[in-house]
Amino acid sequence: MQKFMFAGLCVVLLPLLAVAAPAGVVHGARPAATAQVVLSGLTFQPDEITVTLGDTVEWDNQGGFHTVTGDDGSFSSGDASSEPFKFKHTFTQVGTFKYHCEIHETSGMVGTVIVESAGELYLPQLSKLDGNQQ
Ligand SMILES: [Cu+2]
Repeated sequence: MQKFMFAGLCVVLLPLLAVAAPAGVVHGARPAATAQVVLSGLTFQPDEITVTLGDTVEWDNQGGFHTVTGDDGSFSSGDASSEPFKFKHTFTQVGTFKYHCEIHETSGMVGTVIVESAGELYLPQLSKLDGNQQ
């Protein structure tokens, strides 16, 4: 019952949020996308990608002994594994995010994700929606 009411509340509130937002600030006009990076040999391919704020990057390790680790520690696939794995991270800040494989960084296994704003569109702060900062 509570879940049903919450869902109902969302249905009512989300359009209100869109309407209440100042001009040019519209959430949901552009669906978030997922970009793919494949770990191949000792490289990330592509080793530099540009995404839009709110997009997700999915790294696909098809079997090397690798990690996907943000240089600033903001994301990590965890301990190195030779098992195939997929690791996703959603980028909620604009900027340039360098990352590396902990095992092969010195062999040049590094990559960059450039996160650009969506122009006049932007995502509302997720923290305000999920109540983390109240
Ligand atoms: Cu590696």
